[in-house]
Amino acid sequence: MKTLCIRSLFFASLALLLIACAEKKKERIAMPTTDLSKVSLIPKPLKTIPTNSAFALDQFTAIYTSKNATAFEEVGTFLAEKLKDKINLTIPVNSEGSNSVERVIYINQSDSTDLKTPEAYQLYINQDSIIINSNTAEGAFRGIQTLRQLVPLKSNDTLALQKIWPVPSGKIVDNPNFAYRGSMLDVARHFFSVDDVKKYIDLLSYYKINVLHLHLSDDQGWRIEIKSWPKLTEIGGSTEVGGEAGGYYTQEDYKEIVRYAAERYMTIIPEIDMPGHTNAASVSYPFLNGNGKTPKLYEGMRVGFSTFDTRKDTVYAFIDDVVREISAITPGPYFHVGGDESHVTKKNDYIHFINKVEKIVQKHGKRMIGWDEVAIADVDSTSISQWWASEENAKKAVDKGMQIIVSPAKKAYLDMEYDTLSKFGLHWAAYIPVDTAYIWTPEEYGIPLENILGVEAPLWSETISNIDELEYLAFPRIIGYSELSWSIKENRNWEDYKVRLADQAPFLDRMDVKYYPSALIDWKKSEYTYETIE
Ligand code: NAG
Repeated sequence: MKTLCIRSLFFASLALLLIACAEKKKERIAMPTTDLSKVSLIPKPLKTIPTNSAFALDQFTAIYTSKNATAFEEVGTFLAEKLKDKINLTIPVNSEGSNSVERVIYINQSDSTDLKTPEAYQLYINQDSIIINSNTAEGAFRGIQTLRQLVPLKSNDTLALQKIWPVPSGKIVDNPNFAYRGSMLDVARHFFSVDDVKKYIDLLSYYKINVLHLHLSDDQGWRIEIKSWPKLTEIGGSTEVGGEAGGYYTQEDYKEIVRYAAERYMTIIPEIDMPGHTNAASVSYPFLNGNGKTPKLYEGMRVGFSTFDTRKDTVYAFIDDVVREISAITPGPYFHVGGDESHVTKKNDYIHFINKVEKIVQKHGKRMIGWDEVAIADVDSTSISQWWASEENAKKAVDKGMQIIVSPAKKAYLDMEYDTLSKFGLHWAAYIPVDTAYIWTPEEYGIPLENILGVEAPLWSETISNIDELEYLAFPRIIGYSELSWSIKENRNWEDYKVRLADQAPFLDRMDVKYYPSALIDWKKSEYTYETIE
């Protein structure tokens, strides 16, 4: 309460008035004893202080958001929609003059300096009010994900009869450990529809992941419409691994993905992989090819056999068009140029290429990201290296003052098999069971903390061709990566985490997520405690 800012006083007094009326009308509902610190929240908040009572969420609850702040109102509406989906309760947002309101959820823009980053939030749950404070709507959005996890799907019998959902009371102070918490989806090896991507985005945002990197081109497919080079999608988008029909996003489709992600405060990072991994582009426009031959569409799973011709001006004019068109519809600050596994590009040509492409990306107002190999070029300290394979390259990037996205294949590749029984995935880097995916820290590889931008878990799609298979590889491991990048090391513990993870099963089931039922997790045991307050 202390940190409420002036802006919210209007709402605070309105609410107090409403509560005062309520007191007169009704006896306080008898709430169960709760323990906020025992609720299975993922990612684990920075600080949780339980007060052992509960807020009675019911039809007399209303949401109010800071005045004159549309973005906060949208966050309020988002919360109302998600609660409607979860418990079928309609909660009005900023409704005026309703005298049936007894309890209030405020989503409040605060200027408290206790909130250290734009994503920081405080959540106060009292008997008659819930207050979410944040400096930004983005922070409020992270806060409502926590609140969603605190609303029980079912309550105990007596309360259920009265249609009351008790939200455990107390205070949560939260802030992300890393600003960049990402996943990558390879839509090039196999294409995934806009709806599939939206479903993935929605699930990721529930766990406070804020970046989705889309791998939009590779040897097997080109997946985004480029108006000045239409054959890229007409020819290059026509197939995929295994030879089925591929697909691509029109620029309108891509904008829709960007919009949907932005609504969830998630940044989309487009990747056009080059100079290697470019067979599909060269089939569409053979002048791009580095070996002078006209290649055929490729439907296999090999890597490292294609390259652009790095010495031709026309190739850079082509890249300029591609980067310009995609940058124009990408509000986020980044453009990923791939740069991995250019095994048939000579080293000097590779360096020359990355140097030139970095300038093109900068000219179009973006920061370049590349897989760790790009650090061998003369890249700028403002560019970012995504460390996946070579510790030596990661070190080079640090020496150049670059920031690093931590994605070690051995720990963070979602396309690695869980174990020998895995139905999908590869195991060239490792088998990654659910505990291995969780039990590590981004700092343990000698990259200085100040260089670590965050963590990203890439999902390559050679072995998966539909959303169910995508979910099998991504879930539940991605939930662990969310905690790894949001929660501080001191708050992460496998034994504690695995119980909280088991408690995600009802949510995942409700979302129809076909997660891998890892034997490491006692999913059954938690079946009944999940989302239920007794
Ligand atoms: C790597 C390739 C990628 C492939 C993946 C499969 C990177 C940066 N490059 O060989 O194209 O799909 O492994 O795990 O990961």
